[in-house]
Amino acid sequence: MKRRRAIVTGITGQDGSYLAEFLLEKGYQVYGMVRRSSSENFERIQHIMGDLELVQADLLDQLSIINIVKKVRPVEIYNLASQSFVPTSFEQPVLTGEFTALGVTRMLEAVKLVDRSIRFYQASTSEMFGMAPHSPQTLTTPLHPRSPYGVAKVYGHWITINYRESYKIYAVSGILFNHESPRRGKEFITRKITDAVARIKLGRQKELRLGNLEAKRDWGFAGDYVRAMWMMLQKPRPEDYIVATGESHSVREFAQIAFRHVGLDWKKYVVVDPSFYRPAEVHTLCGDPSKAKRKLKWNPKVSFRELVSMMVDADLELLSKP
Ligand code: NAP
Ligand code: G4F
Repeated sequence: MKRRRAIVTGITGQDGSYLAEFLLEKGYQVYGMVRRSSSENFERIQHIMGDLELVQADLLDQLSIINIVKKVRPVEIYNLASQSFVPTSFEQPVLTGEFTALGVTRMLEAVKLVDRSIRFYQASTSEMFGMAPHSPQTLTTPLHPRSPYGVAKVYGHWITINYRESYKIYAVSGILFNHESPRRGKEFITRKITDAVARIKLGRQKELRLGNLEAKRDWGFAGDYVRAMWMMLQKPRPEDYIVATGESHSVREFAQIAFRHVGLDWKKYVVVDPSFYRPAEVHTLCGDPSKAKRKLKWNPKVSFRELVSMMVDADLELLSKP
C-alpha cells in the first residue's frame, strides 16, 4: 500500500525532529525540507536519517518550494521553518519578516498552485498575544505582538486563515505556547539554564548570566505538542487551536527547580545581566487549551517539573559522555 507523504519544513529544528519521529511511527513517508548550508546541521535527526527523505529548498526561494511540492505530492505539509529566536528578530527584523512572515505565503502559494487538496499546518505562536489584556489567552484574545518575530507570526497566522477563506484550502494555524525538550536550542532560556546547571554541577562553569527573571511562560514538552499538530490536520474541518498546559511559571522558578534537582542553590550562581533584557518584553503568557482538549482529545503528558528534570538529566548525561 502507498504510504501517505508529508513534507516537514524546519525538520532540523526541535519540533521538526519530534514531528518526523511521530509521523514515521504513524507510517508516513516523511520528506524534510532543508536549506543548503556549508556544514550539515542534522544532529537532531541523525537517529532517523535512514528513514527520512531530505529535499532541498529555502523559505526565501519560491520556485524551490513549488518544485519540492510538485516532486513529493504530499497529503500534508507542516510549516515549522522560521527564524524563531525573539532577540535575533530585533537585530534582523527584515530577514525575520522574510522567513517567518512571507515564507508562509510562499508555502501557501505552492499549495495553491500545485494541489489545493494538500492539508497545511502553520506553526503559530503565543508570542502573537504579547501584551495580553487577560489571562489565560484564548482564541478570541486580541493580538498585541511585542517583537518583529511576533509581528511576523501574526502575518503568518492571518495569511493562513486568508488562504483557507479565499481558496478553500485546508489550512490551520496552531497557536502553540512555549514548548521545550532536551533538543531545544541552547539560546532559549530553558535549555540555557539546564545546560548551565549541568556544567556547574560538573565543575565546568561558575555562574549563569540571565535577563528578566520575572518573565512567565506556559511551558510544555515539545513531544506532546507535535502530536497536537498532527491531530489538527485529521479533523473533517480546518480550524485553529491553542496548545498549552494552562499553567504559567517564572524564569526564576524554572532556575530554582533546575538547580535544586542537582542539589544546588540557584542564588549562588545566577547573576542578572541587563544585556539580556529585550527592547520590549512579553511579561506573562498562559494559554487556554480547552478547545484542543475537547475537540482533539489532546492532553499534555509531561508536567512542568518532569520537563525541568528531563532537561537537566539529559544535559548531565550529554556532558558526561567521554
Ligand atoms: P527551531 O528549533 O529554531 O527550528 C527552526 C527551523 O527552521 C530549523 O530547522 C531551521 O533550519 C529552519 N529554517 C530557518 N530558516 C529557514 C529557511 N530560510 N529555509 C528553510 N528552513 C529554515 O524552532 P522550533 O522550536 O522547532 O519551532 C518550530 C516552529 O514553531 C517555528 O516556526 C517556531 O517559530 C514555532 N514555534 C515554536 C515554539 C516553541 O516554543 N518551540 C512555540 C510556538 C511556535 P536550519 O537548521 O537550517 O537553521
Ligand atoms: O526562551 P525564550 O528566548 O523564549 P520566548 O521569547 O518566549 O520565545 C519562544 O517561545 C515562543 C512561544 O511563545 C516561540 F514562538 C519562539 O519561537 C520561542 O520558541 O525566552 C523566554 C523568556 C523571555 O521573557 C526572556 O526575556 O525568558 C526571558 N529570559 C530571561 N533571561 C531570557 C534570558 N531569555 C533568553 N533567551 N536568554 C536569557 O538569558
